[in-house]
Amino acid sequence: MQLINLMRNYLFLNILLLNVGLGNTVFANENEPVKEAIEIVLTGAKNDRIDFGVTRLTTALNAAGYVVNSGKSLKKGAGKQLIVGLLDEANIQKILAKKGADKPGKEGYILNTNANQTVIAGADASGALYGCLDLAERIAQSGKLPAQLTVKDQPEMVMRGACIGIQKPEYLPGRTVYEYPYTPENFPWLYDKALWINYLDMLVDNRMNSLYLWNGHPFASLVKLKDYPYALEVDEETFKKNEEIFSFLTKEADKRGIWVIQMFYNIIVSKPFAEKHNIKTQDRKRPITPLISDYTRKSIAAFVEKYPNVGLLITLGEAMEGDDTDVEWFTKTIIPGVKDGLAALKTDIQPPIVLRGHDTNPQMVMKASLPIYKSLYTMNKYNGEALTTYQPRGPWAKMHQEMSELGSIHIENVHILANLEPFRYGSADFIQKSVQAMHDVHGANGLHIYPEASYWDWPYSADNVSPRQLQIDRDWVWYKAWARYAWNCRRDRSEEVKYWSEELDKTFDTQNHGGDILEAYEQAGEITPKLLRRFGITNGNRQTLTLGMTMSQLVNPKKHRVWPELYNSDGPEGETLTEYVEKNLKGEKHVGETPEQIIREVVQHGKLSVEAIDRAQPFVKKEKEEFQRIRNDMYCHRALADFFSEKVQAAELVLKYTHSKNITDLKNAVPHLEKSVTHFKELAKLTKDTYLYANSMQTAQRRVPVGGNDGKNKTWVELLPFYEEELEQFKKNLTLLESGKSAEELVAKLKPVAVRLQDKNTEMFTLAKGEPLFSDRESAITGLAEELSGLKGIRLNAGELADKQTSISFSSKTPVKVLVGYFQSKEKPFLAVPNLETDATGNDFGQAEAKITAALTAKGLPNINVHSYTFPAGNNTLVPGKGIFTVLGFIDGNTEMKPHAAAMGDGSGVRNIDWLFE
Ligand code: ADA
Repeated sequence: MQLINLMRNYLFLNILLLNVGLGNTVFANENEPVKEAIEIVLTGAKNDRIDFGVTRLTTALNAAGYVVNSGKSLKKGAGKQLIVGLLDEANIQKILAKKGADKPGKEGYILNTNANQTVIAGADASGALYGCLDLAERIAQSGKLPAQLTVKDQPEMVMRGACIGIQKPEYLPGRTVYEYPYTPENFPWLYDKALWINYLDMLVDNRMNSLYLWNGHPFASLVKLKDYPYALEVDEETFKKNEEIFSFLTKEADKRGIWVIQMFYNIIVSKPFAEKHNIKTQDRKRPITPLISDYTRKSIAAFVEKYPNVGLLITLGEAMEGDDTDVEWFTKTIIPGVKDGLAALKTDIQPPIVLRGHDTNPQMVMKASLPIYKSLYTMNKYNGEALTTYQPRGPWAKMHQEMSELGSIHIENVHILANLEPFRYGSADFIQKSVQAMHDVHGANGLHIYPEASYWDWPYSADNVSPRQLQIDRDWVWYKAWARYAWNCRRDRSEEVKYWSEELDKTFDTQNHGGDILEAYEQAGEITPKLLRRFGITNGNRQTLTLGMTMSQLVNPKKHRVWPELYNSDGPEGETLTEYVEKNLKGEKHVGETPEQIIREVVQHGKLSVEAIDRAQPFVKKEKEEFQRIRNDMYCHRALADFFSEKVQAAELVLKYTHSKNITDLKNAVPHLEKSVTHFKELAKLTKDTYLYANSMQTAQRRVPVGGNDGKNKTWVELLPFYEEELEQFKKNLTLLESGKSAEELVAKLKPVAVRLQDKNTEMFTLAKGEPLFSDRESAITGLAEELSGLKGIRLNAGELADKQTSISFSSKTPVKVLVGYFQSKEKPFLAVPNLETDATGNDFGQAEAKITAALTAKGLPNINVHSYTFPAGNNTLVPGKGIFTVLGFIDGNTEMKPHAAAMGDGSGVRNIDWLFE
């Protein structure tokens, strides 16, 4: 990788020389024999992209020993000439017409040789640039200018891009999710021009044409507003630096045919703006107000006016609620803001706006917006926030299809790879098939990829090396593979195996063992996708798969809130562990992928991956340290697969016991659980000194396998005690069961604490059977978990809850937990449980998971789960959202509530079996 950097620096120097006018003639490298003189003739008007391509070409020719001159006229029969231009130029057409070459599409090119002349003709400037790069690569590979060329090529996907998060693993003090001003303190790397050049060169080498920068509210770091001067959230010096770096970046990107796109979340306002107006920077529950609309519209207008070549990527979800609100905001604030900017520039050329499907109804928003703005694109997550399948289906695929059918270009977002991080990923096969599925199943024609791992920690990888390893160096296969198949996903597989084997061989100098490294990557590349899609709780970054899963999550996934798309869309048809065990017991036929099949397969993948990497090991001559890191990753994958295999077998026996009530089933689970701990120990050993963390999002938003509050529980060493404890508890509870003493966990009764409610008319009641939950309808409690009885709830008006946002203000002397009952129904008018998959603030009060499932039943109403909202002492307001919920009580804020099931109304009358592990 060092060599690549050296080459890049050399190229950078070359570009600089050309820019200052010293580069017209580049002389051959002294150490190489001068083979021949060659002239490059540019036929068209000056163009930065073409100049960039020619620089690359010149460097390659020069390295091969040619003396390169810039020629002025086309002279057939004289010395060798390279003619670079656009296909629609008369000169170029004249030369090519004779050969009857048909025209490639957007960003395409032709390379054609006739006698001494080789033509590089682009369908547009990017095409000419790509033609130059193609030829430069051929020269580098063969050491000379090919004698005969007839090439026509063009990209398949229209948009091919990558993103960088201008975000951090943790929140900044006093701020919340996504709020990161652009400053040198927050992001030293943002101002590192050499790093940008490396990155942009990597993108153009991979023929990527778009770069997305993700941030909550970038405007207050990049533009000043006449009407809201106080909104700026960086100091004057930083503001200048930001202007400078943004201009540099957009200019350098443009030269390489790359379009910079600024992403932002809605509705977020800057901190000083929020403080001045005494509002929150973001608040999902607040309505659109004229003030925040005007501020945002002016921010966007100023941005468009200042950076007309920068596109915008819009997230309507997260800090905004309701499809109608999204439509209103997009059509009445964002689009008018862009139009204001264009009016100030006196242009009607509309810059493209990309609309994300995340947490909104993009079909509805697009229908309302297309009549008023033409240049719209759409984007949606490919497999959620993970990579799980190349066989997408179900409702998620349907959403993609509908977005593709809108007639605009639809872009696939390979979002945070929550199941892959932090290990390296290099399965060219999986990636190629995924891109095929994007076209064939989703109907998409664009790609946007996240970093392979460590998104929140850009530019570094999670590897524990000093100095820190850069993601672009480490994950070169990731970028290259996605880009290669975005260009053309129909490449022949056997040729691809050859291609990647050679690439890996070149990188590690393995005497033709590159194929073994590829094999290792492709075997390992199946493990985490298969595990997540068959056993996971969610494809969101709420879960870090490589940290394992608890027994409770395997035997009682519902309690941890399974994200439905993971099972109905993001994998081939198959069975969950619970379904599988039930079918076995009933003697029913299995359908699709089964848990038993998956654990067998992943164990085999792990074994084959390690065997393959070990085959290559003795031959590695280059990049030895990096090779060892890859090798270690393969061992980690194997340990992870073995851990899951044993744990799933233990879980299967425990689930079997719930039906058989035969204690032998539980006893048989013990050795499996013991072995799973042993494999996890191995994983902890393999990662202890090699990785800084497993997941880069180190906040309380991470819930599975255990909460990531305060940056904790992010390494395997930290997780091991949880799994050891789980085993101990299981053994202890098993002894208890065997002695016939208790089959159930004792749950302590919750004690009410006093709070003062602001609204004096609020009606309180003591939780007991027969008490109605609501004041306006029949809703008598019919079943109540023991631990809840005696608490003081609030009797609300269900009709009002359904119609409008309800807030309950109260004060208390000590911290309190408010117990909120959520009805188990996805239908309106019931309030939906906060989803971290679509609302990153969904755990701000610790309310994400149910603390007691099936806690209460009431006449004529769905079953109730209890969640808790924790508040500090003092004045507070509870705003769960619009929809029916119930407040079941106030308890001491320091009470530890172990999540558990009360099994009210589910017919079984027993607590879920996962009590055995707690
Ligand atoms: C979820 C996720 C966030 C972010 C977001 C998005 O809320 O937890 O980290 O990725 O989705 O923008 O898609």
